[in-house]
Amino acid sequence: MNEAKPIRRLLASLLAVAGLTLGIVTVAPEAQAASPADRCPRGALCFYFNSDWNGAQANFYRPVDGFLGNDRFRRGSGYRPGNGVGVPVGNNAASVINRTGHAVFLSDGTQCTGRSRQINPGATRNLAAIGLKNQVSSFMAHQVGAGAACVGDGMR
Ligand SMILES: [Ca+2]
Ligand SMILES: [Ca+2]
Repeated sequence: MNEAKPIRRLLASLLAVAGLTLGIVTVAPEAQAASPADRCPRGALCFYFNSDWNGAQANFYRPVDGFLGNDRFRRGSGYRPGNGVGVPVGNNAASVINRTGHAVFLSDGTQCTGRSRQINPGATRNLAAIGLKNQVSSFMAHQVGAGAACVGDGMR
């Protein structure tokens, strides 16, 4: 009888298990393929200089900002991330991601005046699609409540 056969069979199954393990290791990164929302940290409202969440980025963690003219885009993680760095956010944002966990209202006037559009939690929106491309001047999270003063104006 040939005693090498069982050993060969054992080696073959070990190699199969190793291959399977390697397969899982190489597949894992693809399973985590970047979605647009990954470009915005949890808890933040993120504006982008370009459409489709590209270009320079501005992350806000406060619930209100009544004047976005004194906030500036910084280097983002999207396509051509330097595009728009240093430009004021007010009247220059082309897309937005809302990871605040709350509905947020974007307004084309300062202090949340003028036209307003709701961005739901988790939404990734091109502002052209809601008529606010290069027009957003202020925002307020729903949690603040109606009647709350839209006066937060911190520099970032
Ligand atoms: Ca405006
Ligand atoms: Ca501001």
